[in-house]
Amino acid sequence: MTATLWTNARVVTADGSIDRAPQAGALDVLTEGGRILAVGPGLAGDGHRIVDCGGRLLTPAPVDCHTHIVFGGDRANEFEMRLDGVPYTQIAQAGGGIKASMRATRAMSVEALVTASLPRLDHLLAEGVCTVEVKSGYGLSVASELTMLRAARALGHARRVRVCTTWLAAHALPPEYDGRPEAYIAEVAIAGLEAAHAEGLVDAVDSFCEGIAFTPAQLAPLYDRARALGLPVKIHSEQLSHSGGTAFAARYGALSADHLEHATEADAQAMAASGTVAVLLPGAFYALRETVLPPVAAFRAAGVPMALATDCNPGTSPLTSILLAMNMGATLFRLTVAECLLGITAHAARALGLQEVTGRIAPGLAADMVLWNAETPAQLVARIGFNPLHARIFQGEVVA
Ligand code: DI6
Ligand code: FE
Repeated sequence: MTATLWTNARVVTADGSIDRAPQAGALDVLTEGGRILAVGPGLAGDGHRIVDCGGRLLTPAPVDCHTHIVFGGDRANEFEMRLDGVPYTQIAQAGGGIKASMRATRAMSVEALVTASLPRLDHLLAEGVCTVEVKSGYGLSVASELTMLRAARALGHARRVRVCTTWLAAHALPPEYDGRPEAYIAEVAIAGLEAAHAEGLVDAVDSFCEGIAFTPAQLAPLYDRARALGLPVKIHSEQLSHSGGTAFAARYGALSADHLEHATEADAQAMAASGTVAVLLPGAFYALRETVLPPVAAFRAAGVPMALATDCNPGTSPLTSILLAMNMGATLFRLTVAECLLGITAHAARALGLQEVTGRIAPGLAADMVLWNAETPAQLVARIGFNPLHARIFQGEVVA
């Protein structure tokens, strides 16, 4: 096997502090067989294939660690309703929101869901994403939740990308379980999890802990079962109100707690103690015109790693740009450029439990990298709606 030397790049490893102005050629990257062999100055050796990166910025490939890209239908009508002043919670309570997507998704086969989702995936890949998390959560029946995750796995075969699947049956209560959340958790969320896990469809378990969704007490049996199955957990928590999901999930050693606008300092400390990543989702904050900011200073002070993701979904974050997620993280949440870049690379990988697989340019990791027509990290974060991608490198191969 021939090793490849990526030379004359401005390398940002995301394996420590992030240089504001990386120097061209200061570091080389040597890859072989889809992996990074070495990073350092002067790695040129006999027999290497040499790629001159032309002084471009080379970063770890973005990891979109929170998406709902598999779904049926469209909810632009709800966007118009919100413009007319109807709040999201009211739309959701009137049978719109997640339930509207449920009706459309239940009507679709694996193949139809793949066809509907590929354009969204392709938008992410066009900005260099090499790893994408995909949640279920619009089927809300055992059969339809399984169909969603089969579609998610199929996306990983249709494109050169790593797909991580997340079981999110506890996303909303479908009408047939009205008033019976405990029965839904037992008969759909838990029974379906066992079936999905047996089929190899589940990399992690998630839930929506919110006034309009589930309480920690209702979710506890699901998280107990996930633990018994050896599956890592995550949570959507403190998005619209403080519901206690973050501290609850931290007790299960959650990989991540996501949204967190209403999280407290105590939540940040609980996350620090459990090693839980804070996944910030500025697309949802923006689309819902939220005004309460996530407690970024508390996360910094407690040493909680922060990730950024698109939360791509048909309602509250119809965002298919990881670069715009970074720009919004900076503009709306006042993250630094370094925090934004770590947020879509090293910390995003950690939010998926993949820190030893991808998200950094370091020996032993997958050679998932992006060459950008840019010289500094700030140039990736500052622009809005511009795509400076030069080459997406998945497992050592230029794939776009
Ligand atoms: N939080 C969100 O922002 C989305 N899901 C969630 O748990 C909303 C999903 C939707 O409205 O379709
Ligand atoms: Fe979400």
